[in-house]
Amino acid sequence: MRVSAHACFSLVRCARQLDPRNMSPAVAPVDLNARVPNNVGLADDPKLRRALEHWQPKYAEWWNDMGPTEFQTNEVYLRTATSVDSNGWATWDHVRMPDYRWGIFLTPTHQDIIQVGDATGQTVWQEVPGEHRNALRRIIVTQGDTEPASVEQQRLLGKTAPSLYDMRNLFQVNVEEGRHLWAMVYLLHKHFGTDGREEANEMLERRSGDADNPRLLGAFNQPCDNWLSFFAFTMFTDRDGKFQLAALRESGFSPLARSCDFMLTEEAFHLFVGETGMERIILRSAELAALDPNGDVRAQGGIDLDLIQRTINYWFSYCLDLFGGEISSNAASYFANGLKGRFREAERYTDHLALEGFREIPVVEQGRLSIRQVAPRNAMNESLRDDYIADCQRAVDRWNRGLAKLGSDCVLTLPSRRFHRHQGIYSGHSFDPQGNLISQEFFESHRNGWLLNPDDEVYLASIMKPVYEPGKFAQWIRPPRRGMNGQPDNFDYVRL
Ligand code: BYC
Ligand code: FE
Ligand code: FE
Repeated sequence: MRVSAHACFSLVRCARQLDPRNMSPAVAPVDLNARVPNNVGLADDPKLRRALEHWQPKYAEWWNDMGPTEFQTNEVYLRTATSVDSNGWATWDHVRMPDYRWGIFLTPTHQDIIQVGDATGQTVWQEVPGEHRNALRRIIVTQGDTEPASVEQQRLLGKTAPSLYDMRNLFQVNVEEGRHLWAMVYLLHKHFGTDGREEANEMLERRSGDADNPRLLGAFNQPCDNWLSFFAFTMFTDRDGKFQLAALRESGFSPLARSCDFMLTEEAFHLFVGETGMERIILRSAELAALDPNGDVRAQGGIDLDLIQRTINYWFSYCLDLFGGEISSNAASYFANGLKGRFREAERYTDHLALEGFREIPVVEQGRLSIRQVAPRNAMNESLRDDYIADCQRAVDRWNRGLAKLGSDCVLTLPSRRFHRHQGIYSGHSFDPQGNLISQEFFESHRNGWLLNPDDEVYLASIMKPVYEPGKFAQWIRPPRRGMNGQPDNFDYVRL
């Protein structure tokens, strides 16, 4: 959608026209200078301000339509980033979500010299180099698209929150994903002209799971409508965010690198929600099994570890897809051109050219797995996937240590990277969770034992009943070790 130059009606009328319900605070027009905390000089940049003034009412309308249902007028105890320094990046207050101050921040200091690919040693770019314009736009749009997608996927979860603590965390994640969208939209408006404005609008038009206009990446079109999936999503999908943002913070395009660097501070909280949320359910499950005379977790209203394992298999495999093909010329050229690095490229690697040696990748040839040697630049997606898998495994090991401490002999695992894939060289083949090549028939006959199945969905829906009393938690999840920002157990995280 193109914003015509003469579309000069005021912000107030624009917002009204877009949404007749604008009496709700959700679509109140804002004075961008006052409302958008930033360190990008918005006050002195009329061109950028005009672009954002056109986009902001559409964002407000999108938030109203596709953001969290029902709780828009309730006050939520939220952390807002109001500046990049240590006392401003986490300002806590009870605010209504539509009044959240979505800001635009770049980490002020970052590397000056590119340390990726053929551009290694050059000064970082403050403007988009013409020859990399399309690739950078594509990367920024792909990154940006995931942010509103996740909010859409999670929009109904407030209605079944297992506690006010968890509900607050959900909404915190949602508003921060909204800010991540602002971060990418800023780059599009500031650096990509008319194309950028169109892309920014389209980001508010695609919808998660929509048959005609879906989100760009697979995992962001999967339903996430119960809290076990929410915790698995923030554990596994937001962790893809961590690794992609880390790869982009190595970018030679400095505004992108510095945007992603700041986003990583918020991402850490999303990962905390996912990892500890899963852990609280897993340990609760072991406690309930010990309590029941037959070891039957469901009889005690809990979530059995088999179901949790199927959830891990489901979300982890969709998230492996988010790293793209194992052998990718896109990834090779992003690296060669200094647009995207490896995880902690600057600190962990001394050879930033990656022209030597090869990476061994098992491929399916003539009905069996055999090893192919791949040039390291073409295996960049696989390299990032390795670091991602190791980070996931660290969390799973921690959960298993917790289970062992409770006397459970159950061990949770990550499935093989070949299992249940929809992108890359393993898609189109069937593998069991151990990574053995199997027939499609065998896969289908075991699918319900390996992946979330319709009965699981029914059971989960049956126990997802809201618990809105301060300090109380649903039966199937442990309380957290401590409150958020040092608050007491019975704190009113959300004022209902
Ligand atoms: N689904 O060369 P290939 C986050 C497409 S999450 C659908 O193998 P490439 C967050 C690909 O686009 C982080 N399509 O892959 C988390 C290409 O299409 P075209 C998001 C897929 O390009 C939680 C074709 O397949 N950030 O922040 O090397 C909550 C062949 O591509 C998928 C980024 O992704 C898929 N899963 O790598 C909120 C960073 N995978 O060109 C937020 C930016 C691949 O043939 N993105 N395709 O039409 C990238 O760097 C790369 O685009 C990818 C793919 C890593 C995603
Ligand atoms: Fe994000
Ligand atoms: Fe996130």
